[in-house]
Amino acid sequence: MVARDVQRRHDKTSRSTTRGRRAGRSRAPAPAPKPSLPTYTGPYDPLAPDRYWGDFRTHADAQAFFIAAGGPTSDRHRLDADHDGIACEALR
Ligand SMILES: [Ca+2]
Repeated sequence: MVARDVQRRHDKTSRSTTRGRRAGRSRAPAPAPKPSLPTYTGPYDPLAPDRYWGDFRTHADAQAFFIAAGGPTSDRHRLDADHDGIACEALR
């Protein structure tokens, strides 16, 4: 009877210790956040009629709009005349 109680206590202790170790081991480090492209939230619709660099207050706004409108592969607003992927250099 006493030996059985000792054995139960031992089993209980071992299980909880194992569980604690497993829980600690199963936690993978959080993945690093991926860098995101600037999101355009300005007043113009990137898919609407033509815009030019003077329509934007900052280079960041112009660049985000440029990306939202398709970026360097389409450049539908002709904001990147030298095709280097950077829109409206005049605003920098
Ligand atoms: Ca450019």
